[in-house]
Amino acid sequence: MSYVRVATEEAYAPPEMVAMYLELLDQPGVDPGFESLMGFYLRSEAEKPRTVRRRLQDLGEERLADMDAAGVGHAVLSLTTPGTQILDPARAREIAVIANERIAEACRRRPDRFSGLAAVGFEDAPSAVAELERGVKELGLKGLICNSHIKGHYLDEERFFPILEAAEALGAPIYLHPQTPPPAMIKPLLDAGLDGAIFGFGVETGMHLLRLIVRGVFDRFPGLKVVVGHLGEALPYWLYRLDYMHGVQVRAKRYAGSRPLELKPSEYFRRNIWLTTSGMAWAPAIMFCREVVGADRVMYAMDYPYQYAPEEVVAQDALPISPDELRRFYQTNAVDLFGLDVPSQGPCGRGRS
Ligand code: 1DF
Ligand code: MN
Repeated sequence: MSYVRVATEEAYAPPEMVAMYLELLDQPGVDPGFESLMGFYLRSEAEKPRTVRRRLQDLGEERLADMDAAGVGHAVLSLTTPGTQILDPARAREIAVIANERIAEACRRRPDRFSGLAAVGFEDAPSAVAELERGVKELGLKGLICNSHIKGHYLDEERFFPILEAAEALGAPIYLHPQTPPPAMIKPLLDAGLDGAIFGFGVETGMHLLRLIVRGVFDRFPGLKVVVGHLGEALPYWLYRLDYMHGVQVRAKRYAGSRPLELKPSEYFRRNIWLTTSGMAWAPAIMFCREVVGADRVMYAMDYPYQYAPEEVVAQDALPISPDELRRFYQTNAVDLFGLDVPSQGPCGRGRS
C-alpha cells in the first residue's frame, strides 16, 4: 500500500512580517520571549538561524526541493510563531491578510504540494472572524493557525468566542501552535535556556490546551476541532492524572474556576483534539499517543524549516504499525481532518509499506 506524506505544521514568514519583527526587536521593553526566539532566528549569524530565516520566507523552489529531498509530498503551511500575536491590532490585521494571500497564492500555484491555514489578528475578534471566513471560503484555506497565547491571554476568554464559534461553524480546525511563554511565565525558564522549543513551548501550549478543556470551551463548542503539535505537548502522558485530579477538585468544589465538565478531560482528546508528530519523531512516544488517543488522531508533521530532518521521515516510515495505519498516519488522517485535496497519483513524497 502506498501513501503520500502530508506534513501538517510547516512554517512560513512573509518578508513584511520579518521587517516588522526586526523593528520591534529594536524597541525598548520588547517581550522577553519574542526577543529570545526571534532575536535568535532573525539576528544570529550562526548557520542554522541563517538557513531557517531564508527557508521561512520561501514558498517556491527551495521549499519544494527540500520537500522532495525529505519525501514530503504535501505541506500544510501556516504563519510562523508568534505570527500576528506580538503585533498591535492594526499590524496584526495587515500581516494576517498578507500571509493569507501569499499562502493561498502558493496553493493555487501548486495545489498538489501545498495547502494552508488562515492567520488572523485575534485581538480584534470581529475582523478575525471576517478574515477567517474570507480565508476559508474565498481563499480555500483549511483551518486557523493560533500561535498560542495572545499577549498573555488565552482562547478560553469570552472575547475570543466569536472566533471559536466561526471556526466551529466553518468546520475549520484550529492548529494550536507553541509560542514562547508570556512575561508572567517565562522568567525561570528563560534564565536556564528552557523558554523555547526545548521545553517552554510545550509547557505554555499544553497549559493553553488544558485551559480550553477545563474552562469548558469544548462543552460550549462541542464541534470545535483543535490540532496540537509535538504529540500533544506532553498532555497525553498526563491524561490519567488529569482525569483523577480534576474529578477530585470538582467534587470538593475547591476552585471557582474549575467547574464540572460534560466529559472527563481525557475524553475531549478523543472527540475534539488531534495530535501531530512535529519535533517528536520518536516511536515509543508516538506508539503511546496512538494507544491513548486513537490511531485516527495522530498524524505526521515535520515543522519545516525549524526541524528539517529528513532522517525523521525514515524513522516514521519504520513505525511498527500496519500498512493501512501508516497510510492514515501520513495521509488520510490529515486529508480527512483538514479536508485536503491531495492527489493520490504522482511521484512526489510517496512511501510504500
Ligand atoms: C522552533 C520550534 C521554532 C518550533 C519554531 O518557530 C517552531 C525552534 C519559531 O526549534 O526554535 O515552530 N516548533 O514548533 O517546534
Ligand atoms: Mn512549529
